[in-house]
Amino acid sequence: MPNPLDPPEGNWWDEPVNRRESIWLGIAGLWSLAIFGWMSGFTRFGEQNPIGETYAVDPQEFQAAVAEYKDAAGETDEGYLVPPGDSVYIAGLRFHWDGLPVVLEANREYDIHLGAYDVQHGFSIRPEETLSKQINLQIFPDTEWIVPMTFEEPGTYHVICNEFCGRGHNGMHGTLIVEEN
Ligand SMILES: [Cu+2]
Repeated sequence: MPNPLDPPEGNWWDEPVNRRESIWLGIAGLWSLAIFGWMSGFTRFGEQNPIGETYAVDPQEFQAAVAEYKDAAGETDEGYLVPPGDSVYIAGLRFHWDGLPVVLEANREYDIHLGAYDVQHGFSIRPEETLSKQINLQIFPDTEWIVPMTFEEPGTYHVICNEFCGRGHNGMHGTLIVEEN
């Protein structure tokens, strides 16, 4: 048996590349160019991209805006907020959600103003009946993100933090109730 450490016979490096191998290298090269190009297309086409508008905001100013919103909001017997108009403010902080719980109307478009007071958090909404279904957005202390949202199905929606933000992260839970108008 030949020793695998011995060099192979002859000028093995001068052998021409097999035609099939050249074809597959060509296909792989073209495909990698195509998916490289799609990275740019991904931000321009399709509905997978985040929507809404973002604004640079001082976290303290955002906190003041949330406080103002909460003052103007109504309250149910259970202490849930009822937004005064179409704007809803929700802010993440270690370790809870300011502006939750809130009661919204089904099939009404709201502008959800998202932000954070301290560190980056993950804003994840999941319907109670289908917890695997979710929307997940990243929120930052210096950015106010206004996302238009319409909830078609009445029910309970859970809001959790999906970005590890510290020792109390796993307890960051809020509730969003959607009621039939
Ligand atoms: Cu967290």
